[in-house]
This record gives sequence, structure tokens and C-alpha cells, in this order.
Amino acid sequence: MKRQINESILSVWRHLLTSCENSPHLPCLDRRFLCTWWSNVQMGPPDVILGITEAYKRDTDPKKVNLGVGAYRDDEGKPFVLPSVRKAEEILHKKALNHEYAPIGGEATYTDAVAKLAFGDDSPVIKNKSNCTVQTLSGTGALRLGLEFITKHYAKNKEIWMPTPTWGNHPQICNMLNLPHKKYRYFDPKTNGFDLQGALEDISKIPEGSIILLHACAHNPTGVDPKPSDWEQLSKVVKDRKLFPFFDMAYQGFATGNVDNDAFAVRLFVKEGHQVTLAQSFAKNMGLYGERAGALTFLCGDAESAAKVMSQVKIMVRTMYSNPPLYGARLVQEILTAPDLRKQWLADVKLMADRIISMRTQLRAGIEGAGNKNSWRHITDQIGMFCFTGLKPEQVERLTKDFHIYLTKDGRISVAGISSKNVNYIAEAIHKVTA
Ligand code: IK2
Repeated sequence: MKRQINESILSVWRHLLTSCENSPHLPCLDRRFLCTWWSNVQMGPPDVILGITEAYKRDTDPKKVNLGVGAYRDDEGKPFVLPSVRKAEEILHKKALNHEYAPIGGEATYTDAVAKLAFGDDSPVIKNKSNCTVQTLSGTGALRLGLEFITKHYAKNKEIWMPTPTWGNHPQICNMLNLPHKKYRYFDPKTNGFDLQGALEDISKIPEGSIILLHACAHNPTGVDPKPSDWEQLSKVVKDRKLFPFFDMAYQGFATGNVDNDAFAVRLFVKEGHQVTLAQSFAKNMGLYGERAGALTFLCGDAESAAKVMSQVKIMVRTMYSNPPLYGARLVQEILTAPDLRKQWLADVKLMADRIISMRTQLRAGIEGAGNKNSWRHITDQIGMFCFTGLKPEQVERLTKDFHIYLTKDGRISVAGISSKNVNYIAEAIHKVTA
């Protein structure tokens, strides 16, 4: 009898368990001992760029090529540790430093050095201490912190205008913060170049006090930058509309091979009296992708205002991650402040930029040499890490499916992923999918 009762209790439990597991409608409270706390969470899409690397890794074809992620590779297709970084590592090792917490905003020697790199050693904003510069978790961390600060403290028009197209993470970060984002024209698909007239026209209609996002150099994903004279016109219209310029500089040195030339737009805006905000990254130009060394600067007009902004930024950082990581920042600091090491680093940056330029030339020559009749001039006209090839989604799909070449659906390729070993294979494949 007792056994019979136990059996029936068990069967009721079994029934309850199965119906609960199969039912998406039961409230979580009822299922909490049986299912997960997170049964309401939907599967999200993979990251458009990093998802490509995952697919590339799964491909077993020996000819496979990853042109998806924007990470520099040497001519053997291998990740590249800059000689200046290797030297800085040795120096740090010898110093045998401790692992105490860094200050909330990062070490002052670091923030001074990176601000000077961006604005110039002699910049008045450094001299009059009107900059509030903090170390961030690379460029993405700088964008997130900067935009979050804006959502909390910016008193004017809280909407941000971005170039079309822009790096996919820009709108995503804004979505996370419920910061409305809109678009201005930037890339002209007809010329594969900068749409100056379209940009000026759109920007001249942006509501006063809005934030405008500008890529300082080596625009991602298009590889198309405004010319110095274009920047002058952009500065004027941004000023006329009383817009708040937010620069993203993730590739200083990658556009021209010279860090000062690549800071032209930022320095011009500062000279013209704009109070810019700037996100910096050392992922690309020092090859410190995983070390997460970056910086965020708010120009504040005067030292008193900078000190107030700094106090609030610190509160925000303290509640997010408390203090920034030390190792990458120490490497950056060492490289920027030791004259010999800095010289070596400038040569390393040039070497990377030059290899990319040479790959552009070889890729274009390879496609044209295969007899392709389309125009491929934009491959060599565009600059920086990326080339916006103009390939259509179905052509991109064929490149991946038939040739094991991985790139984003918008036709962007990371030229840094091309080497003298694979350039002909890639050129031939592009010719075949576009001829
Ligand atoms: N801003 C821009 C425009 C970037 O391109 C990046 C890096 N993107 O790299 C991935 C890719 O597009 O393939 C960043 C900011 C942020 O870089 P990080 O956070 O690595 O410093």
C-alpha cells in the first residue's frame, strides 16, 4: 500500500516536471526549482565580426583566409608582437613592479602621455590642464564610458549622429544605453569615396547641441577618410550647428603610417575651438588587442571644469570596474615616454601601415591582372586597415562558401589579413565572383 502511494506521488512529480519543462508559459517563479533562472532569455545573434572568426576557426580547409576581424597579421599571416612592445616587456620584467590597484582614472604618467600623443606635446589643452583624461578598457571601454557619461551628465540634446556606415558596435553601445542614434551621409557607393556634399548637407540639419560621432582616421568599415580641406569644412559646419564632436581614434598611425598626420582632424577641431571628446585605443597601433589599453578625454574649457568632470567620471568608473588594468597601460607608458622606444614604435607603426599599403597594391594588381573589367581603384585609394570592396552579399557568400575566404557581409575586408602568400588566391577568387 505504502509503496503504491509512493509510486503515485512520484508519477505526479514526473508529470509536473515534464509539463513544466515543455511549457514556455509557466512563470519562472513556478519553475525555479526545476528550470533555470534564465528561461526567459532569448538566444542572441553572434557578433557580426567576431562571429566570422568563430566560423573561420571551424573551417578545416587549408586554403582558408580570415579577412573578417581587424587585427594586424605579419606576412606569414601570424599575429604580430611589435619589437617596441617586446622591448617594453623586457624593461617591465626587469623593473619587477608590484600589482597594487591603479588609480581609478589610471596612472597620471599614462594619461599625460596618451593625451599628448593625441593632441600634440605643445597643445594648449594640455598646458592649461583643461583635459580630463582617464585610462579605459581599450577603445570600446572609452566609447562606453564616454557615452554613458553623456547619458547621465550632458545637459543639451541627448542624441548622437553617426556616419553611414559606421563600426557596428557604435549603435550597439548606444542601444545598451538607450541613447538615440541617427545617421549622416558619409560613404558614396557610386565613387567608393567620401560623400562630402552629402555629409555637409546632413550635418547642417542636425539639431543644435546634438552629439556628432567622427572617426578621427582610417574609417572603419570603409577605409575612406575626409581630406584635410574636407575636415576644415566639416569643422565649420559642426561649429555653425553648435554640435558636440565625439572623436573615435582607434587607428592613430594606421592611416598614413604617421601618428601626427593621423591626429590631424582632432588637432584641427581643437585649434578651431571645439571642445571635443576623444576615445583612444592602443589595440591596433601597439598590437595590444587583448591588453585593453585605451583612454577617454573630455576637453572641458578650463582646469576647474576638468576637475569636476574628472570627479564624476571617477564615480562612474568606480561603480563599473573600480580601477583599470595595469599591464597594457604600463607597456604604452614605457613606449611613449622612453625616447628610444618611442622611436622604435613609430618605425613599427610605419612598418605595419606600409605592409598594408603594399597588400592593397598587390590585391588590385592581382584582380586586374586576372582580366577583371570592373574598377578596383578604390582598393588603393582607401586607407587604413580596411577596404570596403563593394562586393555584394551574394558575392561575399560565394567567397566564403567556394573559396573559404571570410569577410563581413557588407564586403569589408581587413587588408591586414592579406599576405604575399595568399594575395593571388584572394585576387583570383574576387575575380571569379565578380567577373
Ligand atoms: N572604434 C573603432 C572604429 C574600431 O574599429 C574599434 C575596433 N574594431 O575592431 C574590430 C573590427 O572592426 O574588426 C574600436 C573602436 C575598439 O577597439 P578596441 O576596443 O579593441 O580598442
